[in-house]
Amino acid sequence: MPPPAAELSPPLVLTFAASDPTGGAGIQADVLTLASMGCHPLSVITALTVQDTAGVESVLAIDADWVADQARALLEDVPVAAFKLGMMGSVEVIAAIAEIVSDYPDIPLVLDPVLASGRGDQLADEEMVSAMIELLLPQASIITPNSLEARRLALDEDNEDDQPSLSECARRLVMAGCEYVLITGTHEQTLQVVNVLYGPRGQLRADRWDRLPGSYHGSGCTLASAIAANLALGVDIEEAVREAQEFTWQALAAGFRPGMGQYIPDRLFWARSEDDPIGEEKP
Ligand code: PXL
Repeated sequence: MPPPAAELSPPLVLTFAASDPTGGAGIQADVLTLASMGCHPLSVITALTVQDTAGVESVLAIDADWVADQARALLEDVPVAAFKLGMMGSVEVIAAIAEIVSDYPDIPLVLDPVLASGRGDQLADEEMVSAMIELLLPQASIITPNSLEARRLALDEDNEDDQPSLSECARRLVMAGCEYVLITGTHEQTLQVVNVLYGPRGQLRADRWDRLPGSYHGSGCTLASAIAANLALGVDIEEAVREAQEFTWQALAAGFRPGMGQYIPDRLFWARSEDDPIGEEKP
């Protein structure tokens, strides 16, 4: 007799994110990463974007009720092993997602606080930043800001002289309620990229990576999804974070530039063979 369907199912990861038609970032990046890492992606679209590899032209947030309905339909049907949250598009959508995930406190939640694209397009306003801090940070197993996002999330707006170090930002974010904080160092003036994982008792690990040439679209989405995949597969947090960085670095190193703008990570780098590299004309 064939085993029941659930036994055949790979871990299911539910990503809430916005569509990026280029396939570089957003929900498309998440789906590629989760599938490449052996999970099955469930996807709830929070917003649509118009963009090419050079920049975001416009954003349309999906009605919050529609976001909630997409998620509830899935959650009532299938067992979710991890949540991953990316760009959410509006305060109403943030509130709807916060309410839904609060019904599942045992499911690991990876929050990628998308505030701007790598090219500087603003993807969240001040109201959304506050909603993320108040409603989602306390529910996050781990958040994965880059250093610019970490400063924006942690800065004390009432203190003009506030210039927190990255470890102080991490401390404040843990105080605000998330369990772990991974701050990525791509935007810092260091020879190598240094990504630091912090927990309730401060720094847990720092991983250093050779800085790759070029500008990549969707590296943060890839990293956060890879962490979610590892948590869904039962890997412990430190190893999940280390392996996810390795996966992301490999995907970036294998990246390609299909248009006039940024490089796109290749999340299927491991599936290419020497005889069939991308970029070569297919018959
Ligand atoms: O890389 C962050 C990001 C996330 N989600 C969507 C995006 C971007 C950056 O452009 O477009 C949909």
